Amino acid sequence: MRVYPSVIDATGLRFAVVVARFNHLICVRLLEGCTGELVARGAVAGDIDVAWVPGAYEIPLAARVMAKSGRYDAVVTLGAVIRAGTPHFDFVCQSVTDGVREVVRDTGVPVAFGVLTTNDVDQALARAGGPEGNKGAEFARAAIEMAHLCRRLPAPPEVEA
Ligand code: INI
Repeated sequence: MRVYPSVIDATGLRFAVVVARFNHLICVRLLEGCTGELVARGAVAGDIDVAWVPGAYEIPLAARVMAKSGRYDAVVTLGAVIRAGTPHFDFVCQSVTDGVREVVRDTGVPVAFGVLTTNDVDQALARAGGPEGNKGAEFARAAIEMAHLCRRLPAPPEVEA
């Protein structure tokens, strides 16, 4: 039996972080938590590229471009979608969730899903450096772990032309 251990060491790894400006106060805290954790786990600041996008809806496109560049071992997406009592919340949530999943499927690059979806601002703040911790750090750890795992897992067999 072969067991691939969980390794959360970012030494030598390169990361793209895509972060939404919408709900800026929350997203900037998630970003601090994320980049702080990447560096604390051994990443070099120069190996972390951050791309701001207008809102969560725009995250998948930027994540796709960065994942396809071949420059990154993993991508972290960060955003906050807060329910405001209109169907807009559901459309943005669905769109960003589907979009990020498709980037992973189409590129094979690990993409951490770091978009908070909450009922109100207080729930979001609680998860962005408040009583619930900083989820940005948690998303960073997921990205590091998956980058390591994907490097170790067997590559698909070469197909002859
Ligand atoms: N974008 C967010 O990141 N969070 C939200 O809560 C939000 N709400 O509620 O509307 C939101 N909307 C903007 C959207 O992501 C796009 O930027 C916009 O529709 C332009 O394409």
